[in-house]
Amino acid sequence: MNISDLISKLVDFYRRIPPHGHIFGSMTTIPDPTSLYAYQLFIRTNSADPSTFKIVGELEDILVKDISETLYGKPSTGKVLSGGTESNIIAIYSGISKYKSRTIIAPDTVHVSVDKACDLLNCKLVKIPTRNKPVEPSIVEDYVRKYKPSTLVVTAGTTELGIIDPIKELSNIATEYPVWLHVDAAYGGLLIPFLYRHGYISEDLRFYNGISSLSVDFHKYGLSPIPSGLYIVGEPNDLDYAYFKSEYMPTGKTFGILGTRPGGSVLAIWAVWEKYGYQGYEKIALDKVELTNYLADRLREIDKYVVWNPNLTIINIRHIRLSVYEFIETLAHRGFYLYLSPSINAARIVIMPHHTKKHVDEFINVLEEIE
Ligand code: 0PR
Repeated sequence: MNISDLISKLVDFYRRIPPHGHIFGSMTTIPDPTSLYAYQLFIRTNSADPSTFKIVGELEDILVKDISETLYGKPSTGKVLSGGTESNIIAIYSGISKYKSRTIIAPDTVHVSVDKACDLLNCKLVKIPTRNKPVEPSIVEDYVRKYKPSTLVVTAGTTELGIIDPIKELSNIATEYPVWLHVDAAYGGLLIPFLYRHGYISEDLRFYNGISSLSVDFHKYGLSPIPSGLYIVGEPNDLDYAYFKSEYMPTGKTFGILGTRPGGSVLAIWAVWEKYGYQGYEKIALDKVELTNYLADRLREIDKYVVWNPNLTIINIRHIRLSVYEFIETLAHRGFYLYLSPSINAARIVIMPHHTKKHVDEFINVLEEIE
């Protein structure tokens, strides 16, 4: 195929993707152009080889330390991984290696990647029923005593409802037992610290003693291209559990699941963090939570929807007449996209950084029209 035909084909394929302003259910967003530039410039680097691509490894260390200190109050060590799923797998694997038990405990609100991790690692996953509330710390302690798990996974901003588990109390419990506490802040990690400090929520997210690892995705609220996740550990030695021997590599080992890790992601996160920093992400978090609250208020004015109270930037709704599937399908026919929240049989709306009031108003007009 000649190059101009090829490009017009690509453009043709691209036109079949919905505009992001109409995607209200996915946690994807439009990457920041500077971040994209950084990603492209370093596209041929492998961050699994910090010997050949020394600057990539150096920046990875610097950015993890700086971000964890600024956002979570503790300068820590970590890696740039592909996102929340890989971080959950690595945390669980590390917990098993350190504490030698294949039982994992998690509230039933954890992301499906925890089930995936347990399937892959041949673990028994014991879920604590929560009725979609933050998990009760005393119940967690009972489960820890009873099941003696190696790993406890909790969430700061759950996928369906944006719930924050009581991280501080859970971390206190973790200091008392031989257990790896992993905090999955893939979605909430770039919202919670700001919203807490401005009084929107009562639960903060800090790297408390007792937390072994914490993950946050920069391809969600961080405006970095996919894949860009941070995996942070409280004790530098705790990274050792997820290094694998690889004799032909200059360092003799590689971290995590991938053999070739995109160095572009490290530079992309470095670039957005330099560009936005604390204040830039604070502004995004506050603007988007205000936009979420505006949308929730407008939705409550429309009789035909049951509207759940928003948490962080997530709202769930149900049409009073249509089934959730019919509702999501009807919206898709009109070019708007929501996801399912299976645990409450509702449709999930997530306001992401690219959404503006104009997108929200357009969306409300469509919702008003659906009979
Ligand atoms: N932990 C939590 C709390 C999450 O919400 C997610 C992703 C993950 C872990 C996994 O992260 P990665 O996808 O980076 O591995 N939650 C998104 C969601 O379920 C994933 C997603 C994103 C799904 C975009 C669909 C989509 O179009 O919405």
